[in-house]
Amino acid sequence: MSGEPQADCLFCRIVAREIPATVVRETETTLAFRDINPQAPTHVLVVPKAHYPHAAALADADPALAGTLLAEAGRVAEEEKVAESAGGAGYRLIFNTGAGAGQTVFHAHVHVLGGGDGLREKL
Ligand code: IU
Repeated sequence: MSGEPQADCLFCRIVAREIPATVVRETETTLAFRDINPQAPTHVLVVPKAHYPHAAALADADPALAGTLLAEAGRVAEEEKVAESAGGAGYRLIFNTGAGAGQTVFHAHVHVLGGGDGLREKL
């Protein structure tokens, strides 16, 4: 669980800019980009640049980076104006963990969902 990039990982390749994505925020250790198949008016994914298969593995290996990921998700929500403090109605953070729960990309990521009606019904 070293966090080393994986050649066959889609999000490692987005982080490496080998695959295009619409980036909305970047730090030294994280990247935020728009989901290619949005489920809400605002649907952004925030990923650590280091590779971990899911959020719990990330938090176990590097708790500080997991905290940074959450803080970045909040900053995305502010910038996208879905956070209450930015005049929005609030937002949801989702970590699908395991194929049976709908995880399809096995690189830790948090979904930031906001801006629509009926968001509660999406999970
Ligand atoms: P999941 O939690 O593993 O199911 O989320 C993976 C997300 O990655 C999913 O919402 C896809 O639409 C999204 N995605 C993307 O944004 N860009 C891509 O090139 C691919 C998937 I493939």
